[in-house]
Amino acid sequence: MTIRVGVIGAGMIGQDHIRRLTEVVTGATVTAVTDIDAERAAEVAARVGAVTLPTGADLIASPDVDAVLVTSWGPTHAEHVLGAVTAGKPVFCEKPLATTAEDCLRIVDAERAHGRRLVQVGFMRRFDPGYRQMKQVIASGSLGAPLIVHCAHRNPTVPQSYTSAMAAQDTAVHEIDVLRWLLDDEIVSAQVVTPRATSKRFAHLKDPQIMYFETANGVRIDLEVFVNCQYGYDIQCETVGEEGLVRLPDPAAVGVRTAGKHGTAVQQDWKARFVEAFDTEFREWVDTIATGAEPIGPSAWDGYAATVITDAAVRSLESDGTVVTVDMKPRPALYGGTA
Ligand code: NAD
Ligand code: ISE
Repeated sequence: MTIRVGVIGAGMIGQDHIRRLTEVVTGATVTAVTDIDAERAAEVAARVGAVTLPTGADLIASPDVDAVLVTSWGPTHAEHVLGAVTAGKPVFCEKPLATTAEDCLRIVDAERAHGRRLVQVGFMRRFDPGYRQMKQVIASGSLGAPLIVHCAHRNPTVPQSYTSAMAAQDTAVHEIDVLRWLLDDEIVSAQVVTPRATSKRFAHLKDPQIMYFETANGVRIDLEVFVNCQYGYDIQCETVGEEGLVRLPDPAAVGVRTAGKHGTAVQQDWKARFVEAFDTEFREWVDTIATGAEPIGPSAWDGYAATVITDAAVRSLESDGTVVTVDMKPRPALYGGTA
């Protein structure tokens, strides 16, 4: 069965996912595109022989759309995801699921009322081969219990529109999701402190930031978010256990020796760094929903948890580094909890 996907938001990542669904993944075709920029929607739709529809609501209602991909701006996600859940259609939503915890809970409640999972959130790191290997090692117990995680998330530069709160909401949110999954544990508090700021930033921005998280099992996580590091896109993660440690591998790259130096290139953006993760994420999503099964990737609950934790981090940043307790609702049975 070929899954007919409708795409809401034909911007940068929307276009990349349309290419992926069309050229990389088998079993899917893009049949409809909508964007508030109608010209852009028409241009992108024409590339893949899809129709353009005026609004997200029209696209969700279309009989030629089996599943919905939401790649519009974050504040519009909740409306489209709720629309798809109400229509009973599987929906893949790029992060964030919604920009407020209240909207995430509305989606969770709608999905619970529907009775089965329809939503998958685009936290692609869970599909990265390096993180998957790390998870296997931790789950095998060979390191003993995990105790500490050291992470860094570095971008070469960010545009002027990037705000200090986005360090948590837009950037650290990936570590927040992947570490909950990696450790199979919940984050219970957040603290954000700011070292000396880099001169290579827009004046309004606090960069770098150091974030500390504690989990329910007492694991301590430190995360450097540095979004104007200049030299490249660099993701580091090391988990220290009672009997050893496991470290995320750097992407494979040839070693070059020349002019008296030996080096390997550092990647420059998240698109290239996580290309394999994005491809696997969509392959598995399409394969799963094609069988009529519930999606197995990050759930609406994971989207809610990530938003509650990033809110706590932003509150800490805005209160000069106070430790903020994460106030999360009990996990419903649909997502493996008891509520
Ligand atoms: P973008 O601005 O390039 O594209 C967004 C598009 O959505 C624009 O074309 C805009 O006109 C359209 N749009 C906005 N509101 C709409 C609406 N109500 N209906 C239809 N179209 C609408 O942004 P982007 O960089 O592609 O990011 C899109 C989403 O993807 C964001 O939520 C972002 O956080 C997420 N993202 C995820 C990753 C990742 O690593 N997983 C990376 C980048 C972006
Ligand atoms: C961007 O939105 C992403 O999601 C990238 O994965 C992340 O590295 C970057 O910091 C964000 O701005």
